[in-house]
Amino acid sequence: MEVKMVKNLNAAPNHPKMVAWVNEWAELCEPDAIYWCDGTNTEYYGLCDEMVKSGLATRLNSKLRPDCVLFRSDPSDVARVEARTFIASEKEEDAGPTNHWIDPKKLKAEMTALYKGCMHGRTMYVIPFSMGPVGSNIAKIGVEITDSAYVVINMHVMTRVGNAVLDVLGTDGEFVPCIHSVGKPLENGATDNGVWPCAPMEHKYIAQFPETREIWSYGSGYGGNAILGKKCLALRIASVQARDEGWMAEHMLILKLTNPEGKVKYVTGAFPSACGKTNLAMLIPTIPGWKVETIGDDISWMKFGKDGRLYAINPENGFFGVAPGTSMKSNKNAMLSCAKETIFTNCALRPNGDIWWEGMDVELEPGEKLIDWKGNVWEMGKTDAEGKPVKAAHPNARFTARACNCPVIADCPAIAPNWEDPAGVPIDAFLFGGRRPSTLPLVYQALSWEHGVMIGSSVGSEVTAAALDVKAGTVRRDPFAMLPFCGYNMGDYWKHWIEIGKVAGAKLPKIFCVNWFRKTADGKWLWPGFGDNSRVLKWVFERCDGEGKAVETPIGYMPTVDAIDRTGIENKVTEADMKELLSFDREGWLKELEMIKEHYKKFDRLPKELTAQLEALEARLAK
Ligand code: GTP
Ligand code: SPV
Ligand code: MN
Repeated sequence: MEVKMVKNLNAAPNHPKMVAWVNEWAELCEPDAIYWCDGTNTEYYGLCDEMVKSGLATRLNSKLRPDCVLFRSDPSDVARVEARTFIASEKEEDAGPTNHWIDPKKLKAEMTALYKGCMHGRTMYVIPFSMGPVGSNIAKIGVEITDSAYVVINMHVMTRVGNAVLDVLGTDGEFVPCIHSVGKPLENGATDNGVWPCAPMEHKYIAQFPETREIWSYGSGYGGNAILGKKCLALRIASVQARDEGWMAEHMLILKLTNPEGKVKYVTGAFPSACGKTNLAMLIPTIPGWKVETIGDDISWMKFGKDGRLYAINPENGFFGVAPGTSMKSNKNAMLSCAKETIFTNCALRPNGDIWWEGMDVELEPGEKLIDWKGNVWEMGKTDAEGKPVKAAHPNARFTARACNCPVIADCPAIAPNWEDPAGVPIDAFLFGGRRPSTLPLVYQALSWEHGVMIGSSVGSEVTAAALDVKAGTVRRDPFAMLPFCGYNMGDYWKHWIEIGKVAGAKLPKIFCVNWFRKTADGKWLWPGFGDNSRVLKWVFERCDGEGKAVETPIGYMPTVDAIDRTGIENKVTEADMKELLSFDREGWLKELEMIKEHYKKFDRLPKELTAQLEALEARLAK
């Protein structure tokens, strides 16, 4: 079939290789038209209008949520699908024990058959984008082909799209090719009729080809499955590039921490999905005089500067944040960021044309009837046939908000003015952590870099019933919060962390482990978390300067009970609570040690340095 139309030709590049690549895919996918994206607001709002007209999107009340749209996805397409995510390296062992692997030739044959004619009745959009400030030497360029206008508008917010990207590429610059289709061809003039298009689970593929640095995605339109700059490029492919080129691509927030004297430190944190990165990145301190500003909330790319320090950029341009639980109380800056120009997905719709979700802390009118994320009428207290409560918003409902809308106002500093510095910001500390109701203290510091790498490699997090394939209450090991995002063998990735520690002249960040999720025997949070996490950040700040009181324990340096500033929360967190939060639990740690040993057994490429660290921990625990 012949491609009928090329739209917005002005935005097409003078880059013969890219044009040839696009034409090749157009020949296979057979779209009705090719559209070259230019990243302008005209394009963004034009696509929003089209999707509102076709019934796929709902425009929100322009007085309450100016320039916002709401999408309801298919109930089968609401989150990343780890079971359908593949690292298609030439050799299976290079994908390693934690990734799903398929032979790249076999996978390409299977997927090519699916791509054949898959864009019938649709437009093929071509999106040149930059991950990171355009032109930064840490940034990377990708081009995504997609048949989803929803993906285009999300890429507008989450990455930098536009002509400046093409200027950097010139006539032969390198880019990461990313292919995406929702996998639902429209034959004989059919339309989606307002229904979210996607393919059945067994046809969904999120494939990364690490050697050729390609991304092929098919069948899902949601989040990290489809917005390919994010997890596919900025983590899975970038982690491979980082290994080869001596830098780091990590699932980490980045924050700027300023003490009352105006001294600044930069901290990153790797916590598994839905374990508090966005919240920590946007934290409002409860200790007077301290300031936290956001650099990024999900991904950090770091390279060594000439001074031997690691400099980090946030490769993203927006926030794809978890909506439920976000409120003016828990995360004011996130709420303000999505006050306008935001894409909402799988949130509930109020009759006044505003959105709503569980934990938003906004009271509904008595008897108010909402439209839930499935498009059904919903009322507070609604239950299903079995009497179980029905949620108005999906637990993984998200907002896609522009970083530039994160406020910079006096009482509530949010995004740091230098968040887009192309040189990046020098990192002082790395935090690792997950949800651990017991054993792991509120905070402790690694004894050395290699000890810190062991801590990162054994990060565990308690799994909720909602998680895939894992029993609730069990601890799932999520090394460096990268389990679903590492593009190569996890053992080699740990080795890369060890190697980073050996770079000549490197001035490495200090490594800490934090746990906001300790519980009391009756299941309550022992630590208030959120804004009060600034008290832990203060100790981290002090430790980076060689200050801050600490005792050496077998697991690392732990703050003394009075080392964490409790001013103003002495009643909420008593000295007894503090003692429990900062106790070294030998019994618990002996069990933890056994669990780490079991975990390490899965890795045939376990670096010898980590074996040595584990033995050293065992010896310290036995003393
Ligand atoms: P992804 O976007 O999936 O990578 O998630 P994330 O790591 O950015 O997690 P997010 O900040 O969105 O938080 C997820 C959940 O953890 C929310 O329900 C928060 O309310 C909760 N949470 C975040 N910080 C804290 C904390 O300090 N204490 C407690 N108890 N809960 C927290
Ligand atoms: C995560 O799951 O860690 C996310 C959401 O940040 S997604 O972009 O869908 O991966
Ligand atoms: Mn994430």
